[in-house]
Amino acid sequence: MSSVEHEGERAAVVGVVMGSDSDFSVMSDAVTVLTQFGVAHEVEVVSAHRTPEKMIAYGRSARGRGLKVIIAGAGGAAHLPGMLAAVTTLPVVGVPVPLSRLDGLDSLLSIVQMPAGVPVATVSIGGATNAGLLAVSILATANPALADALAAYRATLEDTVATKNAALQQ
Ligand code: RP5
Repeated sequence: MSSVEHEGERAAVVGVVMGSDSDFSVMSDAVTVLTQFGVAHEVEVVSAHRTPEKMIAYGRSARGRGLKVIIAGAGGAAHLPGMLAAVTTLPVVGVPVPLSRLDGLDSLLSIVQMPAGVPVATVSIGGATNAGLLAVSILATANPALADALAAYRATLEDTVATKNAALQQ
């Protein structure tokens, strides 16, 4: 799999990348969020160890191509988010993808333990939905319409809790 999705004809502002197409079952949650919020995005397999030159080119060209946030997911020895963060000053959101052997703890520790100086905003194991939402939040700092959409989304969460509480009372 190379580019598996491009959102309409608009230039992508979020890059969703992953170390393998096998990560897509997790990373598709981020794509779903970006699609729901109407955020133009691109999806690409970029492996830090299988395609290192592509990974560096992707990170170095990201800002110039108009990306504002990169969401990077990988599993196992998951160096992709940190390596991308090393070659761009864009915010990088890391998604630890769980594999079968260590349930994603290896991925989490590989991504979250970045030494000071090159941050990766790490979400929970398999937390691609929150990665998408975090990207939307970052974009919303300069986009009032997106901020309003986020507030509306949060209101739906409140409504859901209220509905469930009401059901408990019956
Ligand atoms: C990592 O190796 C990828 O991010 C993926 O989570 C894992 C396994 O990749 P495949 O062997 O399924 O291609 O680099």
